[in-house]
Amino acid sequence: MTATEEHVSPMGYGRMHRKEDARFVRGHGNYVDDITLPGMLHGAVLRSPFAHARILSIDTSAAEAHPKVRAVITGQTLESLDLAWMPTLSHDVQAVLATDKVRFQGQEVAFVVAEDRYSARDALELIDVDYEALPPVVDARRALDEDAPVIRDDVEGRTDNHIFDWEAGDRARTDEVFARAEVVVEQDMLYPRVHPAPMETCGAIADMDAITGKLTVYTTTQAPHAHRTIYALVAGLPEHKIRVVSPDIGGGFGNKVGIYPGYVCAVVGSIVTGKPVKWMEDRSENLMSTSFARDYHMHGEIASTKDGRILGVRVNVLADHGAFNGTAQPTKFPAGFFSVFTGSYDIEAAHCAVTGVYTNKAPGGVAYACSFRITEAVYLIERLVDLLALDLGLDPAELRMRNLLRPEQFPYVSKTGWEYDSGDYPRALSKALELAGYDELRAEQARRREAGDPTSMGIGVSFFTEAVGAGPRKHMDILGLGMADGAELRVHPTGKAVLRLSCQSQGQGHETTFAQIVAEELGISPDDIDVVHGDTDQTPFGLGTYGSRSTPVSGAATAVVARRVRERARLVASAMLEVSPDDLEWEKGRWFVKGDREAGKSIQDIAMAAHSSLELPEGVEGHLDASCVYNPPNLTYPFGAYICVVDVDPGTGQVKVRDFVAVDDCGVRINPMIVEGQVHGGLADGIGMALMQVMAFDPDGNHLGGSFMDYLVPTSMECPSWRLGETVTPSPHHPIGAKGVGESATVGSPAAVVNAVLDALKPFGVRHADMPLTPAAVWRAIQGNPLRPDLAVT
Ligand code: MCN
Ligand code: CUM
Repeated sequence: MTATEEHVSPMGYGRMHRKEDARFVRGHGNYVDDITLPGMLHGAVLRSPFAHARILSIDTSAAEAHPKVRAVITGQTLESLDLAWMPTLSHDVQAVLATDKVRFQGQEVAFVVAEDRYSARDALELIDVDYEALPPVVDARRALDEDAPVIRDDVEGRTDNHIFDWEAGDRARTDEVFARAEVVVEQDMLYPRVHPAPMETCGAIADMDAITGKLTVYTTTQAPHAHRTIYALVAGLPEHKIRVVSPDIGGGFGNKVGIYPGYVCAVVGSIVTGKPVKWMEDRSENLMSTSFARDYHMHGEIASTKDGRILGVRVNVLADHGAFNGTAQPTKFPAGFFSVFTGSYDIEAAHCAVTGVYTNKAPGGVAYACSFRITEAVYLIERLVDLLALDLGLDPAELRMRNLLRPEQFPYVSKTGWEYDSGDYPRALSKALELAGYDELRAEQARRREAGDPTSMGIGVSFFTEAVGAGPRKHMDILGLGMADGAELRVHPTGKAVLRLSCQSQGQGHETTFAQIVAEELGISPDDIDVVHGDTDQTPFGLGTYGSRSTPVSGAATAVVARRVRERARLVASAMLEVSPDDLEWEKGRWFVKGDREAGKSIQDIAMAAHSSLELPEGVEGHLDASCVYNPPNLTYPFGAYICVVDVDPGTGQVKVRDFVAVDDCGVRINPMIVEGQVHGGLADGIGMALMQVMAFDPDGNHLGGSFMDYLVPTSMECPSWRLGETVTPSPHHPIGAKGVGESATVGSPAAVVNAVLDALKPFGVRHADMPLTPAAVWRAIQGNPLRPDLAVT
């Protein structure tokens, strides 16, 4: 494909440069912080220096006396408005501004509104808070100790830090399978706390119009309609008096699903001052106080026969949810999608038990390009399979091949109740092995080990099954809201169109790919289709973009609505051609009379006629507009096979990722170039998590990853030149056979990298080491003295 070819928009699916890039690459994106409203004031948040402390008093008088300060809001102000606490998306409540206690370092304590950003920041220093420090719970494994301080004593009668116990699968049957298994392998694994760290931090501008009583919130959100409903519930305003606008979003990765206290403070600030109030957090605030991900302490066991037939998997998890439970959890299960941990294998029995606890850390626990805990689930099973291969003396790729689900088993109901829609797993794995040159790699490894090469080579394999496209009502909701998404399509008289969607792009290229879906269905060029999203006043209701659900849900809605338009066009064409609608046949872009290809009308001609004075048959409406609400019957299950090759220097612990092969199957690809971009990004994320990222805390609960000096995100220097392959197994229940892909690579790649590093460490007798495999962690593992990555203790 040449550059020029890519500039010609395909009339449907295919490679095409992103329409939005015209503004992004020229620096003309319009982000929340680019918006300035007349008379706008600026807010700043005062945050807790302690992980756990009682608030004895807050003196705001000096701040209020600052000449440029317009308002100082504390928890007390909010209490008087009944706004001190807000619901989280995981059936908990979270303090908007702390009243009684602070429960994590960086928690919101007060909000200053001033005439400019600098004065607001300056005035924070004038607020005098008297704290009484309390002992914090930092290590999740100590959270349920008898003598652990109770973090959530705001809840009456609460005497411990226990949030939930949840299980899935059949415990008795799994125990029985384990009892008769010839081989059992077990391992403790930590998926450490990581953070999505989008390039644009979070923020909002709240504009309460005192005359009309209408609140407009411009905000960094992946889910504008969900935010509107939550504002309605929190503030008691009717939804038609709230407009949420999500302009260009500089990355989300799950970080922008939930509602943060700063947003609510901006709203209150605007109500109190009668002016628009902008609040934008800085990088440290984003890293310290917004929704993190993982923090899963897993104990996994895998049972098999001597010849490598996997029989069962058993898992116990301790889940650290921080001080308030979760900001993003579109599922009815407290452990999200974790119960898909049986992965891609044909397993007889499985069981998991998850216990959630509070600790004195930032709340969240779920989202980071993760499909809500599938990242943890895939990592767990893919590490266990590798450990099993190690103990059985089998090649890890061969062991996987023996146990993968076979194509004829689909649709497949997993042992924990998930119905996988379609797949051809052996084909994807074979393709990855071939692309990587797996046999030659193993031969090279053997040769180098034989020759005593001081650099240790490792090859890591992982296979993943994702479950995306929330989703079916039995599994999912947000605050009781179902997961259907709307689409509206308007075709103008000249045949140009506008598509209105409830999902919200944060860089995934929706303006392009959703136009391509309409183009494929109607034969209107994608260049002639505008995609409107991110404004609740202009778009139909729907729960937004996360869990790679836009293509599975809104993509389906788009195809359905375009087909409705096509059927309306058929009736108009039949009037134009004076034939029965049944005598018309469709080819992309036009209806023509069966048997007479010359007698036809293009969609553009039909659109004009539909708006004209043409006499239409009884019952046929004019215009071609249509709308649709799509209620997905199931999730879609993309999958893939990843192979990572590393060279490890055992003297320094340095890991170099030498090669990475990723074969992804996301069903029908709308825009393969965008899909590849999504995969590239996710693979980089995987390297980040596997090799460098962790949010660690010291024993006092001090956050040790509050800047990009400490919390490392990978750059192109750490990434190899990715090599991608694909297979296409359409989803049988999706109107265009597409599955989501946005999180696939983040979900699938960490295990491949970690498996590769541990393969390289095999000669040193290292079985397992927890992420991130920094040089220090690798070196320490070789010394037999592993690091605890989550705590700053050695
Ligand atoms: N696509 C396609 N063909 C398919 C599947 C997807 O062409 N078979 C295209 C889609 O049309 C869309 C993109 O690939 O343009 C991603 O689609 P999808 O998998 O449906 O995911 P979403 O659009 O719902 O995006 C959400 C997903 C999530 S949950 C996270 S987290 C993440 C991710 O997307 N955050 C991102 N990718 C990201 N990419 C960017 N640049 N920024 C983020 O914040
Ligand atoms: Cu799990 S991060 Mo994405 O679903 O927004």
